[in-house]
Amino acid sequence: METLKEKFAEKALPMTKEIKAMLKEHGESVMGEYKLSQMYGGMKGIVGMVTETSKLDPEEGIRFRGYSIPELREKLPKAPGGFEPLPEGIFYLMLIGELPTEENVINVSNNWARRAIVPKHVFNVLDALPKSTHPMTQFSAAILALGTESEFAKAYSEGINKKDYWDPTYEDVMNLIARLPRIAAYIYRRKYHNDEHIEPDAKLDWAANLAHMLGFDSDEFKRLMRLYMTIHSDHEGGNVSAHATHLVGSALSDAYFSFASGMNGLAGPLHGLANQEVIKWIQKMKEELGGGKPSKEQIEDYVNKTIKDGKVVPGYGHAVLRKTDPRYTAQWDFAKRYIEEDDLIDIVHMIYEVVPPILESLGKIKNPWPNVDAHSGALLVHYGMEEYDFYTVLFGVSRSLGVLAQLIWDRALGLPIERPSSTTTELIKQKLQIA
Ligand code: CMX
Repeated sequence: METLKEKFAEKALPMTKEIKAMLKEHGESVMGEYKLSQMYGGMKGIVGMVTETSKLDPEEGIRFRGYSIPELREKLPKAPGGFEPLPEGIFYLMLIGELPTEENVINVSNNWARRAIVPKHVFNVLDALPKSTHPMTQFSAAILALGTESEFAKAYSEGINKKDYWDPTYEDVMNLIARLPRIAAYIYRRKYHNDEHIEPDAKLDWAANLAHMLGFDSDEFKRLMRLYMTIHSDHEGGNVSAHATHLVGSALSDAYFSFASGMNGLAGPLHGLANQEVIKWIQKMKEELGGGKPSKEQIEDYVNKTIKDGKVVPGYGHAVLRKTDPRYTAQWDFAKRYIEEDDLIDIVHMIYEVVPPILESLGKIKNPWPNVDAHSGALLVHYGMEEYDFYTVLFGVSRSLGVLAQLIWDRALGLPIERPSSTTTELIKQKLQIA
């Protein structure tokens, strides 16, 4: 058994017993209560599931196994000469629960490089789609097409003991994560670069190889991809992509079905698609104002017009966070470190000054501050990636790290099928004795 898998088994399997004992002793403990407004309000604030990989604090932002983003940017191993963590490290941390050593990270990198070959039929599936197909539709279709390789589905049909479900799930997860950069790059090069594909370079780390296959070989873009892949990887369990992956996985659908579901959720404009919407919104604002850099007053007018037209200001607000997203701040730091001047990045920062007071003045928005998507597109445009429709695929490649690490945990802990109950408005009215 490979070292990482062995280490995971050592950590995770004894926890099953621990949790069983905890449930025996404390299973009837009341952990919270919920209100009618939460039932109609997307269940926000109801803690109804367990996710091991990360926890989101409304004020502080995300912590991965207890570590904040600034702490991880300092503590996780980096590529030689680089300042940004290698995403292999955050995967290790989420899966094992301990900070990795440099050697641990190199092992994960080599492991994924060994598993990275994408079967031909996946490219055939992509080639069969019209090039105009949205990259997220292509991404989801390719993930499902990869499902032919599922070790879990095979083992299940051969009658695997439920105690061992985590083992082929681990294999599926590692294979899937290893192959996603190639799939993402294939979609990008096919759609926007005339089908001129770039072969992987197995010597590069996972994120740098993604940059290379996309056609961006500068050191800076590779650094950006390492940061990007690290900070988008997880946001506890209740967000749409994580929850969809977990929910579908709870029916023992394999990692390919589960992750494709997560990606279908990420493709919504209130979730991951917001990263393309932000840049489209800024470009539209510039166009309407005749190009160039808008003034703060002009941005204010445009924000007010967006709201008046019944639309959301993309990149602002969050279902849990109540402060500026530290993922936004990490990208701002990156811009400060590497980018001297860029009009679009300046506009992103001007928007940051203008939008929160306007949203706050509406009196109904719980969080007027920017989220991760408010910044990411401007950095990509800076380095020449201007195909906005593709941005959510990059988010998706990164999101695999958290939601799939968790899927292995789901299997190891033997978490059951998820099946909350629902009710009807009629029954609620009866309960409240409303005529
Ligand atoms: N612009 C305008 N109105 C907004 C808004 C924004 N950025 N954010 C919230 N609102 C509105 C809501 O639409 C809602 O209006 P109604 O009561 O008229 O329906 C009201 O304010 C209250 O919403 P909320 O409780 O503060 O926010 P939710 O938890 O319902 O939604 C989110 C959270 C992220 C979907 C929302 O803030 C939004 O639509 N933001 C813009 C899209 C975006 O950036 N999404 C990316 C989130 C991060 C990610 O997942 O990638």
